[in-house]
Amino acid sequence: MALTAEIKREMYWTMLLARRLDERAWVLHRQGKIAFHISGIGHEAAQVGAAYALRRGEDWVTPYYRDLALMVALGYTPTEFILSLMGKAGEPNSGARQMPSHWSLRRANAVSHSAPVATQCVHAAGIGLAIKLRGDDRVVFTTLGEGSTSQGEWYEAVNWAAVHQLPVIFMVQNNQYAISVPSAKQMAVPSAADKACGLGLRGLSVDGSNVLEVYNVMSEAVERARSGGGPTLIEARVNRITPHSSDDDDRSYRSREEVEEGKRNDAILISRQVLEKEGVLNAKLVEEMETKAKEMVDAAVAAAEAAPYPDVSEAAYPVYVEEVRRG
Ligand SMILES: Cc1ncc(C[n+]2csc(CCOP(=O)(O)OP(=O)(O)O)c2C)c(N)n1
Ligand SMILES: [Mg+2]
Repeated sequence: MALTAEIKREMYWTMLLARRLDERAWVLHRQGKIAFHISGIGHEAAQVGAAYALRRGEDWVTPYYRDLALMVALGYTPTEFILSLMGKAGEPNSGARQMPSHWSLRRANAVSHSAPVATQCVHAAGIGLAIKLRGDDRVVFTTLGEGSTSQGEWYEAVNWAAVHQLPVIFMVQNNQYAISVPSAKQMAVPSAADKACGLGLRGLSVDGSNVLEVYNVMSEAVERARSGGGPTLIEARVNRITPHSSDDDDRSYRSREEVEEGKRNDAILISRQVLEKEGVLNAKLVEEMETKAKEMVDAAVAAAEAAPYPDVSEAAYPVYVEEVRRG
């Protein structure tokens, strides 16, 4: 599908809103208002470019913790995000049981992942098999980091999807680090996409800071999956310009020069340049978006701060039920 100017602007808006929400999460953490944050800063173009190639709300998504911008593109609201950070009632991931950023959104067919990295890929392969057995034309989109491609679960999931030609798109967001471990210590190939040839599926690498490039590559992969052509492995090269999480200090393993270099290739910056060059974005529009994003983030924080915690009587639900119905 050719993207209209309006949709391209909306893509930028989605990235920007996710960025401003993410930045506020760091502030809330430093204010002692939340316990933990794991950031998607620098990953937004990869996630939004991919989301817009999906039939959102119909296709299935098994995301990972950096996917705030993907979730916003799927309709996750700012208030839902801040509620989830604060563990307040009404947060959609797990009813305030899981760690923050373990996304789930029933209305968007986004399925929660487990804490062990790459297990969401196995879920995606399973959903892909169900789609094939049912014979509908949905696809599954799953994401992970490059470090997680060292996991056995990842190989099992990709292999299964390739053997059975399942409609799954695996997107590796390669930010060069798995916490403090550089990718050269995780894999002997320069790109996670190189792993595809040994598993029998198409693999390609894309500039994950360029939202339109990601959209194009992802659209092709979605088309292939939807028409029975099987899975694709996409590596989106991104820059993690924050520490791994709010509990990490990256100064112990990473030079400041490297971080500054990452900022020069930041997703918001690069995608803005691309869209300005296309004539669909300008400084005035961006300023309007900034004002609107700030208002929305402020309102979300106020709403979440005013919201109650879940009632204690719900603590065990849905792990335990009080009454077992028989017959
Ligand atoms: C099986 C497993 N091992 C270790 C961890 C701890 N852990 C959480 S995130 C992470 C780093 C993953 O790196 P990568 O896949 O590159 O994703 P990124 O965080 O860089 O986006 C690790 C090691 C875990 N959650 N699961
Ligand atoms: Mg990584």
